[in-house]
Amino acid sequence: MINLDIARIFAEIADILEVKGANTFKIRAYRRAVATIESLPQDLKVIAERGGVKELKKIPGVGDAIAKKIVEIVETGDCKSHIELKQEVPPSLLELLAIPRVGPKTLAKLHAELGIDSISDLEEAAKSHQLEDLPGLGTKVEENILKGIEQYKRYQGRVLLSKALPYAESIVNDLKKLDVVEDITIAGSLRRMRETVGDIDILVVSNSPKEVMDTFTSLDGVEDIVAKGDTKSSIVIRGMDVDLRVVGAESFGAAAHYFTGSKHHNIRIRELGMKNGLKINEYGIYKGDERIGGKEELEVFKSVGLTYIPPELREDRGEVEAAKDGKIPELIEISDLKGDLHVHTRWSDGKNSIAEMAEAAIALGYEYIAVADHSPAVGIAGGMTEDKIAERQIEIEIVNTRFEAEGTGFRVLSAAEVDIKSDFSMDYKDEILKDLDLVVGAVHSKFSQDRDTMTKRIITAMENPHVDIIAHPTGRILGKREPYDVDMAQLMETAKATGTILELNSFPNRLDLKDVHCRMAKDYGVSVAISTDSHNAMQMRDVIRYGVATARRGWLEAKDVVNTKVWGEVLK
Ligand code: DGT
Ligand code: CA
Ligand code: CA
Repeated sequence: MINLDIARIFAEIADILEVKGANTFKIRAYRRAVATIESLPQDLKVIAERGGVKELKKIPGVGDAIAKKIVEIVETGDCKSHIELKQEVPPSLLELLAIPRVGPKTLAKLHAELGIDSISDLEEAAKSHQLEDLPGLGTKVEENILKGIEQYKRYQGRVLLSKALPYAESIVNDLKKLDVVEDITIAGSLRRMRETVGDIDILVVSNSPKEVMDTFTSLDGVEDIVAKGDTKSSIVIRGMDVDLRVVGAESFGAAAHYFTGSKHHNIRIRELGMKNGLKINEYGIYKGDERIGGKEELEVFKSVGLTYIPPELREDRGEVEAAKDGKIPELIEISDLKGDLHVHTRWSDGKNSIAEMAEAAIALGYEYIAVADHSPAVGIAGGMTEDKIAERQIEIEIVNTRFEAEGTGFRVLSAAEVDIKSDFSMDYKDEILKDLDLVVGAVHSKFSQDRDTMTKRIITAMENPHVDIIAHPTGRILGKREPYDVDMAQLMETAKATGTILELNSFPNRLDLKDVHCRMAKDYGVSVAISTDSHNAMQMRDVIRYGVATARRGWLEAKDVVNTKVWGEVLK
C-alpha cells in the first residue's frame, strides 16, 4: 500500500458519495484527505505501523475518522465503508466515471434526471440528444461525452501498469508468506512492463498447489472466483483479473518464459527450438522424449543459441536477432539516474516547496533537480509571471547556498515548463528564457491542430536556441486523450539537428515518449530525459519506475539518457 493507493480509495469513496448526492461536507472531507495524502512527503504505511491513529491525526487534514480508515486500509488492503458504499451502487454506474469528461457531478445529474446506470445507457441518451437540455450540459458536452465513450472502449478491459503493479506486488507478498511457496514471479505483460495490462499473471513453484490456491482465492478484496484448479486459478480482485499458475520447481524457468510472453516472442523461440530439434513449452525443453532443461529461464534462451533477453524486450521487435549476435543492450536502471529534469513546486501548481522537493531528491540519491514551474499561458496551473520567476530565483539561490555550505553538492537548477503557443511562439520572451538554466517546452493547448501545423509548432520551438527539452512530445493521456497528430520522424530529425532533448514523461498515464518512440530516438541519436513531472515529493519517488520501465522497453541504455549525467554535463 503506497500513499497513492490509499488516496485512490478515498477518492472513490468521495465519488460514490457525490453520485449518491450525499452531504457535501462529508464529500469535501474525503477530497481534502485525498489532496493531503497525494502531497504528503512521508509514507502513510510507515506512520500507521509506527504510531497508529494517534500519529496519523497529527497530519493536517486528517481527522479521527480518516485516520482510523487509513489504519484499516494499511492492515487489510481496503476499508469497510468503501466496500459497503461500492455495494450500494451498481458497478456499471461507477464504471461511467472512467469515461473522460464524466465527473461525479455530471454523473449524479445523469443518474437522477435520466436514470442512466451504465455506459450503454449513456451512449443511447447522448445519441438521441437527451443530454442537450439538461442544465449545465448542452450540445458540446454531449459531443464530448460521445467522444469519451469511444476512447474508453478502445482501452476497455485494460488497466494502467501503475494500477496493476502495486496490487500484483501485494498479492505476491501475501503468497510468499506461505511455507509451501518455494518461488514466485509476476509474469505476462505486467512483467514486460507494458503501459497497460489486460490482467495480472502470477507464477508459483509449489508441491502443495491446493494450499496455494486456497489462500489465493480467499485473499482480501476477492470479488469473484472465475476458476479454481490445481494448476491454474483465476480471480477478480478490486476489478482486476488475476491468473495464478502453480508448477513444479523443474519447470519454473520454462513456465516463467512461456507465461511472460509475449505470444509473438514465444512463437519465435518455439520456432528456433524446432529448427534445433527441440520442443520448448511451458513444462520444459525436450529433445525427443528426453527432458534437457526448464528449471531456469536462461536455459530456454541458451538452448536455442541466444543470450538472456530481459522481459521488457520480449515483443518480437528484433530482440531474438540481437540476442543471437550477443547485442542485447545493457538496459538503463533506476540507479543510473542522477537527477530529475522536470518537477513542479508551489511556485506553480506543485504541492511542495523547492527545499522539500530537493530533500526528497537527495533521499533518492539524486545530485540535482530542475524545478520547471509553468509559464502563465496554462491558466489553471498558476503559471509564473516574469516577476515571480525573479522571486523564485532568490529562493533557489538560498537553497543552493545552503547545500553548498553543507557540502552535499546537490544543486537545484532553475527551469520552466514553457508553453509552446498555438501561434508557434514561446510563452516567455527570449530575454527571460536565456536566464534560465533549462527550458522545457511543452504543448498544452489547441491539441487539434493538423499534423503539419503541430509538427511545425514543435519544430519551431526546437529551433529556438534557448529551448532544451520538449516535454511529453505527443501529449497523450492514456484512456483520456489521444496523442496529437505529429510527424515523429520530423521531430526526431530536428531534435538531432538542434541538439534538443526529448522527454520521456514518467507519469503512468502519459509515458510519452512511449516505448517505440524511445527506440526511435536512440536510432536517430537523440537524447532522452526520463522525468517525472511530479507535482509533489512522493510522486518523484513513486512514478520514476514507470518511466524507466518504458525506457527499457525502448531499448535505452544509460548513455542514451541525459539525466544519468552529472549536472555540469547536463547544463553543457
Ligand atoms: P495482456 O494480459 O493482454 O496484457 O497480455 P499478456 O501478454 O499478459 O497475455 P495473457 O495474459 O493472455 O497471457 C500471458 C502469457 O501467456 C502471454 O504473454 C504468452 C502466453 N500465451 C498466452 N496464450 C498463448 C498462445 O496462444 N501461444 C503462446 N505461444 N503463448 C501464449
Ligand atoms: Ca496478462
Ligand atoms: Ca492471463
